[in-house]
Amino acid sequence: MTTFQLPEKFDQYDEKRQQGFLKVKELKEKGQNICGVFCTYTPSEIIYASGAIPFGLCGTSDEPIKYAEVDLPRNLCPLIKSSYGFAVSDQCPYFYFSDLIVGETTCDGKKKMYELMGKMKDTYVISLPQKQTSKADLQYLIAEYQAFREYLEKKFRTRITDEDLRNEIKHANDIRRIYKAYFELGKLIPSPLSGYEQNMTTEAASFVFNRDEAAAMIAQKTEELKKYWEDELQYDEERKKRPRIMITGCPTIGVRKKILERIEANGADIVVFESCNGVREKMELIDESIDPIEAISRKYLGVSCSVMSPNPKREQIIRDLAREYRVDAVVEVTLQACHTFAVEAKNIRDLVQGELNLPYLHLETDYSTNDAGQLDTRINAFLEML
Ligand code: BJ8
Repeated sequence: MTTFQLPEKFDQYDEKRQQGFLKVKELKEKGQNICGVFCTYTPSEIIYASGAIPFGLCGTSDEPIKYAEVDLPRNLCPLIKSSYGFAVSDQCPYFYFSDLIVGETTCDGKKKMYELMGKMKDTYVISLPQKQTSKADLQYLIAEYQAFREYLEKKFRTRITDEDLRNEIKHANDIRRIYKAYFELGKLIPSPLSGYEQNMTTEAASFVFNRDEAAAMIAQKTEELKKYWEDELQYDEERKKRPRIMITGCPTIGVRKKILERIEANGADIVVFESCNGVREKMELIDESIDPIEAISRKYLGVSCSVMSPNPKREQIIRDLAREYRVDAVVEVTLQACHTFAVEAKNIRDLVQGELNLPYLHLETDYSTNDAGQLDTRINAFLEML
């Protein structure tokens, strides 16, 4: 059995972090390959088909940013700085024990971060097309995902057959359905699913090694909340008066406390996320009847992130979600220095205030607590207006 070393600073870590390192170390010592991933465009089906497990490495804490700022500019997106800070300071067990880091050419900051990560770890970057509309875009992504498949075969000395990919597609679709049902609790009036809780639960599930166990946990929560709504909540007239909010924009795990919690504490319900934290990725399944690499490419080419230009599908999704979840207002969250989401916010504001005729609030923030009071005041004023 190969044994793995713990980081030099292991003794200085708190108990929770030490436990995390020991758990991943144990997994490695059982021979499990691990890929660290950062983005929804990373096709987890291909990684699972290689026998490896993908773990999300997006940094969500302010704590390691000081380590990142030694190498990176200060006016960079906090998600990038936090991710890099965890990596460079050996504080993240998943990065530390990853056999491979898988990046993709989304925003400029992340692309350049992968170059630096490549000096610490084996790193593979999937190149994405810049738009999603033409046949050439699809062909481009098919070639990229095929190259990634071949890379994984060499890296992990395995063979990924079409049959393996088909099985993984089916498995991933089954899990998508479970998460979708959980997110769709937000359609109920009043919603039994707090946006803050939803964000916490899905984050916790992403760190459960066995994805079926994680999905079972989500399915059980869905059942419990559905029952709570049927037995009790549906009759609560006061709760029905709370405004129903859609969150759109950048990933929100790192700003959960100062934005999501404050929205709900100030009297509104977050019923849906139009972002990589919510139902969006679960809405479209992967076609199980066509060539598997083409099916995977078609699916991920449809992810409507602001790194695509133009990105009209995001507007259509916001229209649909606003109707299906009976939304009363939209709050857009952009992380500081995220240019693609910040610029696209103009289109979203025009859509929400114009065509949808709904109130819109745009909050730009980072992972620090410096602006927490100011954000709370703005959130409060916005909700009072509703
Ligand atoms: S598919 S949202 S996970 S890129 S917030 S690091 S874009 S500067 S996280 Fe994302 Fe994939 Fe898109 Fe989803 Fe850059 Fe913006 Fe920071 Fe971002």
